[in-house]
Amino acid sequence: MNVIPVPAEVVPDPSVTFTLRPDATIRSDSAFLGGYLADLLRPPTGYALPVVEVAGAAIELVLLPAAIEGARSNISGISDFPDESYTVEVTAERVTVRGRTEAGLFYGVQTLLQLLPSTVDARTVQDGPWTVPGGRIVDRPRYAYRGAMLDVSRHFFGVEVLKRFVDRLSRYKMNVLHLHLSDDQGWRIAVDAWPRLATVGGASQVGGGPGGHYTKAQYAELVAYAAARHVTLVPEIDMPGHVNAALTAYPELNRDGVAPPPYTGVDVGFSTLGADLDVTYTFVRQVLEELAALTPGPYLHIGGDEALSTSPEDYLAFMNRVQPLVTATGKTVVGWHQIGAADREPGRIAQYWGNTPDPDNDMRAALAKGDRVLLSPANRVYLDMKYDADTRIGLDWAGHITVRTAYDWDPATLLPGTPDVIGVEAPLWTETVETEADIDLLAFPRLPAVAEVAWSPQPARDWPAFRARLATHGPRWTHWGVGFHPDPEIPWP
Ligand code: NGO
Repeated sequence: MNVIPVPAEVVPDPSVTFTLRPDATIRSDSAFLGGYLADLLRPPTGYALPVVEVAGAAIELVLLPAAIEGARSNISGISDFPDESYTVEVTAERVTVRGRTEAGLFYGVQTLLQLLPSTVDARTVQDGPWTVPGGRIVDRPRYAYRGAMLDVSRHFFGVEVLKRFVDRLSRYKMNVLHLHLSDDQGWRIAVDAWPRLATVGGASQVGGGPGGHYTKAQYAELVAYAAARHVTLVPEIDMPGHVNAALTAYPELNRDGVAPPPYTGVDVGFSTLGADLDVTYTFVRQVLEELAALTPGPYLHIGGDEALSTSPEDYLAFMNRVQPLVTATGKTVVGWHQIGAADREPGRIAQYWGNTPDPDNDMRAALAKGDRVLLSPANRVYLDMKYDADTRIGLDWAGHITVRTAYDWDPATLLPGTPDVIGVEAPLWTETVETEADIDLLAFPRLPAVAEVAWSPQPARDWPAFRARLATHGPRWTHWGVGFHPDPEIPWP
C-alpha cells in the first residue's frame, strides 16, 4: 500500500483482490467525480468505463446522507472547510468510495487512483491487470489547511501552468493554493478601479522579461477549476512593503508624487506604501473589495513581511487600518507572521515563516494574542530552497532542504505552547524559477512530503516507510511529465 499521504486507518484483506475488467462501469453520486475518474481511467486502460445510474457498478462513489446538511469539519475548531473524511472498501466484486461531502469523496478517489498500478497515470493504453488490494481504508485529514504557495510576481506563470499545479496539489489531497499576486517586480491581477496596476505594474518581472497579469475572467476560470478539485485560492496582495510595481503604475501613491522605475532585481525591503497618505487607504480598500469579489474562499492575504522601509509606528498604523478593511469585505485576514505586532483582527491567521526553533518577537506577539497559526517554517517547507549545493536553481538562505528535512518534523511541536495550528503551507518563491519545469523540480518530491505532514496522523508517519512509498511515485510523476529531483535518500525503482 503506497498511498501518499498515508491514510489514518488501513485494514488490509490479503485474501481479496479487485480487478477492473473491460466491461466495468462507474456509478457516482457526484456528477463531476464520475466523469473525472472515468477521464483519468480510460486512456491507460483502454476500457469504455461508462458512468451509469444503476447501482451495482464495479466502482461506486457514494455520498453519505450527512452531505445534505453540509457537514463541516471541526478540526482545530474551525469551520472554514467541509468534512473531508472518506472510506474506501475493496472487495472482489467492487470498490466502494464513501464520503460525507464531495471533498471527502474526491479524496477517496485520489486514494483509489494510488491503489491502482502506477501505469494508471499514463495517458496511453498500458497492460493490466488493473488490480486493487482488498480491504478497507478509513481516512480523514489531520489539518484543515493543507497548502502550497506560488509566487507569480517574481516570475509570471499563465493560467494553464496554474491549473496543472492545482491538479498536482489535489492528487496529494492538498486543498489550498495561495497566490502571491504582487511584489516589487510585478502586479498580476486586474483591478478595475486602478487599471494601470496590471497594464503598467504587471509588465515586468525578475530578469527583465515581459511579465503579465491575470484578467478577471482568467482568474475566475482558475477559481472554478480549483474549486472542482476542492482547492481554495488564497490571493495575496503584499503590503505595506513589496509594492514597487504598484508605485510604478500610480505616481500619486508615492509620497513625492514621482513613480519609480520598474524593478527587475531580487532585493527586498526597499518599497513602501505611505501609511500617512489618505490615498493609500482608498487604494487598499478598492483593491481588497475587488479581490474579495473574485474570491469565494474565506481568506484574503495581506502580506506584511519585510516592511523594512516602513517605520514600526507606520507599520502598526497601516495594519491597524487595513485589517478591518479585510473584515469589512467579509473575509478573514491572513498575513505573514509580522502582522502579530499589529492589533488582532477576529479570526486572524499568522503565517509563520521563521527558520529557527525560537519564534521571533512578532510571532510571540501573534501567539500571545491567540492568532490561528499557519506553519511555513522556511527551513522545512520553503520549496524555493535548494535540495543540496548542486541543485541548479533555488536559494539557500534557510539552508538546504532535502526530502527528509521537509518530511521529518511534527507541526504540533514546532512552536512553543499549544498554538491553534490550522495547517501547513509550502511556499514556492520564484526569484530563480522561470519555467514550469523549474516549478516541478523544486516541488517534487518535497510537495508530496509536505502533503503527508499536513494530512496524516503523526503516529502513522515515519521516514523509512515514507521513503519506500515515495519511491513508487516517481514513475507516476514521469507519466505526468514532471521532471523531479532524484533525491539520493529515496530508493527509486
Ligand atoms: C522571504 C521573503 C520573500 C522571498 C523569500 C525567498 C517571505 C515571507 N518574504 O519569505 O520576499 O521571496 O523569502 O525565500
